[in-house]
Amino acid sequence: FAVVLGPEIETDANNFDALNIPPDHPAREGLDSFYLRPDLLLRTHTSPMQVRTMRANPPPLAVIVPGKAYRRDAVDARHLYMFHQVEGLMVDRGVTMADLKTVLRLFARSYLGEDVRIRFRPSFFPFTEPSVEVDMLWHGGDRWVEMGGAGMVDPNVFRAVGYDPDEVTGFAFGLGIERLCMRRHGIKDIRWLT
Ligand code: 2NM
Repeated sequence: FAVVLGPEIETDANNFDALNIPPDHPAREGLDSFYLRPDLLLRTHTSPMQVRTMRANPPPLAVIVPGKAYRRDAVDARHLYMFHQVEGLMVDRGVTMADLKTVLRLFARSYLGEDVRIRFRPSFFPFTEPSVEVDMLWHGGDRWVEMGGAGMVDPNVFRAVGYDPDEVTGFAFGLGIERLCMRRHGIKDIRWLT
């Protein structure tokens, strides 16, 4: 995977439209996102950088995008209005859910230990179909813990960036860095990280 970085100020076209997020989605409201202009906002996830990367490069492609994201959440033990994500994207002919699970398992093993277990639960995101929540269970833990979301890139996302969904498939995932760090180190309040 190549590591790519991108702007924190994004267009609503890159942050929402290209990602198949419908016009009436709550994240589009000024109440949930930080708008600078009607068409410009602080990115609510790092996914617009996957959109930029796909538009600028033909497939195949494998990228990791770490960076800051912004949401108008009330600050408490689990929420900040600025947080960090690491998202991943792999696109090629014949990429499957099995490739997704292998890559996430390899990450989980290196971050949480060799004996980590991983499982998928069905979920929904506008930009992936099917979509899953990713749970992990590691040594010393007594329960499955949700570590992020993932799925197969929705054909509408491929169309928006000029890829042919009949030619390629892809997986994508998103992990919250503060959340990962809190769970690995037993940190109870996200504000202790600031
Ligand atoms: C997530 C969960 C599932 C995602 C999708 C894409 C793109 F651009 F390829 F469509 N990037 N990241 C994605 C998919 C992010 O975060 C919870």
